[in-house]
Amino acid sequence: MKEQLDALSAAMFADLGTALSEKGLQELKVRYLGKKGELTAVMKCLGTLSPEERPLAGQAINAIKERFEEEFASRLAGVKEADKLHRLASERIDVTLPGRRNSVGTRHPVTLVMEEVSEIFAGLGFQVAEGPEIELDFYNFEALNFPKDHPARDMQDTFFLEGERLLRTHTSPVQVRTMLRHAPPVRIIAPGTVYRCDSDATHSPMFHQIEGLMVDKGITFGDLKGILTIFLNQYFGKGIGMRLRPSFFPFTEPSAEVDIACVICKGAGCRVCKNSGWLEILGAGMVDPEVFRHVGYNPDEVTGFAFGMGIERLAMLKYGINDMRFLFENDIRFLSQF
Ligand code: 2NL
Repeated sequence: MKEQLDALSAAMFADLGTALSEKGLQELKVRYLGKKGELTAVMKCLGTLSPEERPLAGQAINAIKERFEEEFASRLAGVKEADKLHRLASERIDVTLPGRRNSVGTRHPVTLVMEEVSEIFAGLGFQVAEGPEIELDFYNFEALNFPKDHPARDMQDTFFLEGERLLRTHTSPVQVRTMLRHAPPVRIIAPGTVYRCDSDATHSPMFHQIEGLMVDKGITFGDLKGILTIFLNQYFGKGIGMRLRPSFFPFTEPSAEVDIACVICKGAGCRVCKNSGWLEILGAGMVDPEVFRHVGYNPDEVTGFAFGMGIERLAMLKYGINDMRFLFENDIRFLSQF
């Protein structure tokens, strides 16, 4: 039995010395000291020894067992420490590396122009008014003095919805609603999205407008010209050339179209202005008395002017965009330039 124990103990401590992982160590413990372990098996044979031999053998086995437990504990601690160091090394992060940048969004050029124009008119005492994009015939056409057979009321030009509803074709209904709710004086601008049944290289079925309205006792065409002159000089820069041409709208009388000197060629003539030296930029006029009657204002007491312009056109001229489709494609390479 002595030789058997010596051989077993030599194997046990040799194995302990080579086990490299916690798992390997635990397996060794089971293999030697477990219920069916090799040292346990020797212990079970003690009964076959003589009463004289038994205590000596028992002590020898216990001594091996104790030494094994001690060495096992110290090896386990060593392996755990090595594991920890390895993990710390592999999980190390360099906190001095630059972080991932958050990309910051930009406002759409149409929004930028809408805000800039609103701010200029706010400086002239105009308040911003808003209204629904789904409208009724009365607010969009009837109150604005459109004859029943006007081509703008045609299926070809207006998106009609179920019932009496339609998508507003201009922001004028906002001003009609404002006049119905508020007595004069009124000084508002109405920026917003409008819709027309029109889609080709130069027309989008959805676009943006800003309209203005000023009503009070004694408002004249001179006031209209003065306000528009101040606006155009602020938006396009001091000294921009400007001219008014007679025109016609159902809701204004007299009516005018307003041109600015071409921002590209300064009036010399180029492709953008079709060699005329002028760019049409807005429509305007004195509010037709018929519109005042529809909203309950007395045309013998008050007068007013109104005007309207397309935001996309203002944006294209300001930022030198040569194709309106850039404004609707939402290509991030285009949008991030603003
Ligand atoms: C254009 C022309 C215009 C108006 C809009 C208006 C509104 C009311 C009464 C009278 Cl409530 N007029 N708006 C007046 C003249 C012209 O727009 O070319 N827009 C792009």
